[in-house]
Amino acid sequence: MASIQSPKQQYRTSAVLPAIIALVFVLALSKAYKSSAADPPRPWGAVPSQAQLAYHKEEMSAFIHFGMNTFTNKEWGSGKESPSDFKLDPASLNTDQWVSVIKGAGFGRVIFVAKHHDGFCNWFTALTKHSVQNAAQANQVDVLERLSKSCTAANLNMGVYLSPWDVNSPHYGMNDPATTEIDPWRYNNYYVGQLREILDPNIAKYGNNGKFVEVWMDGARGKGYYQPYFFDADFLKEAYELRKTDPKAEGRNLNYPDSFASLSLKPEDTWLGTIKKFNPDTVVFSPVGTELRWPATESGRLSVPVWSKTDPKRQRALYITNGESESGNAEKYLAHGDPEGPSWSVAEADTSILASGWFENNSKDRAKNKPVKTLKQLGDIYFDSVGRGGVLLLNFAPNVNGELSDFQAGRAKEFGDAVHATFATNMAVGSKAQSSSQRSGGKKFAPENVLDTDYDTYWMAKNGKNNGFITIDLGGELYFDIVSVQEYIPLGQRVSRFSVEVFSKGTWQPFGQQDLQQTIGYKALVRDKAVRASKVRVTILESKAPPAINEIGVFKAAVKEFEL
Ligand code: FUL
Repeated sequence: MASIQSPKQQYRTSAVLPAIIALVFVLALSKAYKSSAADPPRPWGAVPSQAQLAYHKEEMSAFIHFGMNTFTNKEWGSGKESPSDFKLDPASLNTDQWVSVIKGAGFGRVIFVAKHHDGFCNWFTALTKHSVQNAAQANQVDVLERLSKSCTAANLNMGVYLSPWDVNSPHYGMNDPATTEIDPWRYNNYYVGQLREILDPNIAKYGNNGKFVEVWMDGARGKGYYQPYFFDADFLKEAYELRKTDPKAEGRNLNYPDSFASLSLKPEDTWLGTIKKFNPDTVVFSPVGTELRWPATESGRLSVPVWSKTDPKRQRALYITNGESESGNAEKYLAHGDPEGPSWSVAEADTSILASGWFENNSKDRAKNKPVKTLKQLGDIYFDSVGRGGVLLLNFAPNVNGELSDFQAGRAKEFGDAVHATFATNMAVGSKAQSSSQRSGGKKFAPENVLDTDYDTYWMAKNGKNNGFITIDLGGELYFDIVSVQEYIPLGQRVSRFSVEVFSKGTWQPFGQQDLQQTIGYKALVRDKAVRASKVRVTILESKAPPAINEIGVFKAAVKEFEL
């Protein structure tokens, strides 16, 4: 039966040969014109994954620091606290308020500190007694579950911060480097177990609809604590080798078991393997070259240039040899990224809405809760994080009543409204645009594409041209103080120097601080004193490959605090 062909199948077979001949012909022809500019442009270097691109587009995410430290008025706990110190009234815990403040202000996800360095767990865990489950009976509440329910109801994405450094766990490394006995597996099994309890979708108790989009593995650890981290098998081997051969390597006093030289770990024994097993799309913040990196500052302000790429091997080696107390090369590498880096790496600029610290004080009286950053400070942070090609991660800190103070809620709204109002209308949309050159392919690569609000259309310079300009005729004078420029990063990050000018009072004038106009990446926001101008020119001075620009915007700051 199977060998008998139906007439339809015979027809198909007879049509196959001419089709193959035609294909060969087309291929030969296209080979002859191999360098033809009509080929679809190829990416240059590393490109973002779907999840990384989605995060760039989200632009802002929120942290929540809440836990034992909130009740003890500390930033770093000792791990010696008692669960009975956690005196939260479950009736006043208002995770709906956290979510409504955060979502209302335009943040795309909330990353909750499930466990800080003190080891106290904000969820009901079977793995330790040091958790909310062992607070006094009247205070027992699974905070992570409550927040997950609020996020699911409002459809706000969730991430989780699970501190690798854990000063409470008896399994964690050793405090005394002179001690040579250590079983590195115990803590790692504990940490993997915690990841499972939180991320396993079969439990589906935590996350937005049972899912987390991000895992945050902080790199901090106090001096004198030694514990190898099982990020993945390669990392461990590299750490073992480096620490054996480099006398300066952090943790050199640690007696790494020789078995590390030939470790063969299953992915599910490792932290990254466990995370990816439960959700391959989760992006990970870590010191070892995963999707998101710490840009070596907690100010929330990135310093130019910012390349959204790194070489994970180099990043890991710097971490192993320098630890978190990075200085010099390691710090620079994290801050600026690497134009030639083979992996996309989003610079996640974290800072707190509190004027200082990550945790709220322990006053029940809201009026006595901590002061917050000014709107002007938050504006500068936004322009120097999102506006320098990174994402902003802004921390909120609920108080001992389990609610955000009026200071935090109010400032978040002011800030969110100001961002929204400022960028609601791109005044350049629909204007005329001209370019110095254009890749052949007609409308597909035309300069007007930067003004059509479609993320996936872009202008591209002629093949072989690693520079060029776009001039936008605004069709009359407009009053503005912000120009935004976006590179089409699905084709890679290319531009290393650009310049913005405006045509005002009959001449071309520089706009914005020229020495800051280096990388563009996902987005560059250029600010200056407000001008009346009829044209804007964006010149790409240096680029690693022909520039691809998908959006240019002209805006007026909606509040004076966002003005220069
Ligand atoms: C740091 C921690 O030590 C701080 O307490 C805070 O959690 C911050 C986001 O990361 O490394």
